[in-house]
Amino acid sequence: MSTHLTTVAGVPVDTRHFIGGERVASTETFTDVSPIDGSVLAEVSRGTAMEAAAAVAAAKAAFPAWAATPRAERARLLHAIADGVERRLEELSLVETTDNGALLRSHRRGVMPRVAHNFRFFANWLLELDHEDFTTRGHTNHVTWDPAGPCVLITPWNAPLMLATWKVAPALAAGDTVVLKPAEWSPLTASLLADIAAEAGLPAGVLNVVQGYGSEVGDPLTAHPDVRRISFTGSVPTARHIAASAAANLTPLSLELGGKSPLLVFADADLDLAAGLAVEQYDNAGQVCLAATRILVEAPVAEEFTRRFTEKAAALRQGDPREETTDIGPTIHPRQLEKIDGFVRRALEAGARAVIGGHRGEGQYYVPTLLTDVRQDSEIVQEEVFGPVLTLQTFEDEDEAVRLANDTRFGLAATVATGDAERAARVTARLVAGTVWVNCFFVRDLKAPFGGSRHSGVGREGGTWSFDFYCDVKNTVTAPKGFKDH
Ligand code: TXE
Repeated sequence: MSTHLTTVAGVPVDTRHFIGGERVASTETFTDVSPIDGSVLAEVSRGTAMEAAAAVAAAKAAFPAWAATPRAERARLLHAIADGVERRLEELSLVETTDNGALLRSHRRGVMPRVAHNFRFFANWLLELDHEDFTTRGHTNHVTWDPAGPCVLITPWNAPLMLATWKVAPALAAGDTVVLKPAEWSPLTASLLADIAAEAGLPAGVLNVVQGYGSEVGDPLTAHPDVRRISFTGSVPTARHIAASAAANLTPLSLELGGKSPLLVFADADLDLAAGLAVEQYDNAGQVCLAATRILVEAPVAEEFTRRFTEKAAALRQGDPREETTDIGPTIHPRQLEKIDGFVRRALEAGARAVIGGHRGEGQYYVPTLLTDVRQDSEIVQEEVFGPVLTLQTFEDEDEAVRLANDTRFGLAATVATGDAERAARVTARLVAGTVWVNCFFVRDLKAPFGGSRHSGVGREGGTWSFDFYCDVKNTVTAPKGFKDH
């Protein structure tokens, strides 16, 4: 067996890059470790500027033919990739759980079906996407969505394949070619995706995958003059760095960043539903950009809400994410655990009180935590923790609720729990957020725009917004006269 093959949860995974339809090894590797038990899973090719350049060259070479491929054929290939994902759903689920520690049952029932759906949705959308025509003083305006070129897609570790394919699928549908760089803490399922795409018959060079660290292989990708789009999901500091790097070539960017989203609970809300929504924020050990980590409760119901919340939180089972009964798995990495712990320790030192949790669990686990007695301007209220840590504050009226909700530098999402439809309309209109949920959470349709305001991001993806981003939109204006009759 090749030394570049590793077996994870019984599934063989190639740890090399995938460039121009070939597996390519770097001389150096980095070690990929499972968050479940700290075991070494793989030595993965550690990309450099050389592999970055080779991958962009492969994407550039493949672009003209792929862009010219009829839409029906591109759509057929995307459906074939979705078929492959569905065929290998169990393997993908097992590998991703082992690699990033998120729940196996969520991968099986939610995440991986959604990965397949990403391809099907954008394949179908592509077939429906039409040109738009209108006239101006007898002249025809003909608006088309043209393929843009090679795209660099950089993705994080918290939902590796879902977030990767949410970018890969529309880019490929649009007629663009792709260089995907997955996060170094969870690199494995992107490699399986490369296998699936090749098996589906995607032409060489249309989808390339490079592995490695952002500073080593990411930088040369985002600074490359042949790249026509960069889509990134990750942290704000890295986004700033990428934006500066892309500025040299004025490469258009889509940035999906973090959040510090509020959950507003009004006294007229169904408190049981609201407490359930709050407990949901511990999903994926809180490592979710959309998580509503700031609970804002109307003062008169704060005590009752907290009682119901605590009851529900006590029923959560933390443990091995492969077990069907587990609700919360480990944090992704010792560094992330340290980071979470640091945030909570500083908050407690500053006078916060832990209603539940407030400390580490065994190994790489962090105990679900709710902190109260926190100041609005404190670090724990203002900064993204990216762990199972929520804060609880109270408000007196609607104005104060909205003021607190909007008072961070983020604007990714917000959730409102209220029994009053008019209040819901008033409050949602005033919230600064890319997505607002009312009496629900995490309901997402691929047709809907997704993205954040302020430091939560730049641009929107999803449905037609994805095509606007991944295409060069062109308007061709034709005069009414001037053509010879044939
Ligand atoms: O993110 P990074 P990290 C937040 C969350 C978390 C924090 C740090 O608060 O605690 O960010 O996580 C690649 N050029 N989110 O350090 O660095 C990197 O290799 C090109 C929120 O993991 O942003 C990886 O593939 N690429 C978030 C990706 O960027 C570079 C999800 C994300 O890593 C690069 C993840 C460079 N110079 C973290 N440097 C969300 N919005 O969901 C790094 N990368």
